[in-house]
Amino acid sequence: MSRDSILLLGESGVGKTHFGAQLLRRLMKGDGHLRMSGQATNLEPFEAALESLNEGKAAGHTATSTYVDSIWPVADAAGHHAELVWPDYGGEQVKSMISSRRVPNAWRARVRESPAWLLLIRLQQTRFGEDIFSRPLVELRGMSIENRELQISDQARLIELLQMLVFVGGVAAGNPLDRPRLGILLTCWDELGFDGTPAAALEGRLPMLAAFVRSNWCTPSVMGLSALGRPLSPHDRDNDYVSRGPEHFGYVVKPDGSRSSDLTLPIQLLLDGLR
Ligand SMILES: Nc1nc2c(ncn2[C@@H]2O[C@H](COP(=O)(O)OP(=O)(O)OP(=O)(O)O)[C@@H](O)[C@H]2O)c(=O)[nH]1
Ligand SMILES: [Mg+2]
Repeated sequence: MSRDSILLLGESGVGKTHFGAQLLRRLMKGDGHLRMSGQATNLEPFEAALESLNEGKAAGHTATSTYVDSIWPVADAAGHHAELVWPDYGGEQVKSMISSRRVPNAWRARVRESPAWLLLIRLQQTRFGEDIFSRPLVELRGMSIENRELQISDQARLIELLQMLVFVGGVAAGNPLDRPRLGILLTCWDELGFDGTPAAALEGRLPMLAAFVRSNWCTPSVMGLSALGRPLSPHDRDNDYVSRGPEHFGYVVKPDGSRSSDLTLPIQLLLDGLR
């Protein structure tokens, strides 16, 4: 496996497949920072999504057991070449790693061999934890604890995931980490209706995770992404999408809060950090 592979992490429904499809199209078109510089292999998992987007519709959920590494040779304007190993998998695999606290062998190898991790988080999908930080103690008094299911909060789960991967990856101790590079991509940004920077959005919704990442990585990058630019339905066709073409939709929110239509930027940023 190539040194410049990026490990894409994300639970089910965060938008891995749609981002992959949109990114693939941009790389092929070649008008962003990165372009495809050779023959991409294993495009099957993204073909159905590309097809749906052409029809102005959202694509379906990826089967849980699916795990395909699609290999995309890319190059930037300066002539730097890299090989992206862009995986597509059912997001439940990530969920079950967290709940069972077990990392399957295939994942161990990937974690070890990837110098950069890109964690996709869909903030709208995360639950606010109810705890003494979000509610005064007086309100919690008298609440019955017995019949409440004990659930760990979403941000605790994501922290758990990162800790597990750092452990499995055999990353040298000594904080903060420089390798692997960590990028956080807040997906479906269009749903948030938030005007600030991606880091502020993360801080506001998942403060514990934000603090964890800040204190454990040297230079984590936090960006926003709207791969589709707007919500699409799996059933009803969006005619505007069809007539203008899916390549004219979607944007990235850079760390400073400004937007760019170049969906290759989050990858470019991670790859730049490896040099
Ligand atoms: N509003 C909005 N919705 C999006 C965007 N990207 C994806 N979605 C929707 O989010 C849902 C999940 O997207 P997927 O790409 O299938 O997510 P996934 O991470 O591949 O999920 P699994 O295959 O289950 O692991 C779909 O219903 C998409 O329509 C976006 O940029 N904006
Ligand atoms: Mg998928």
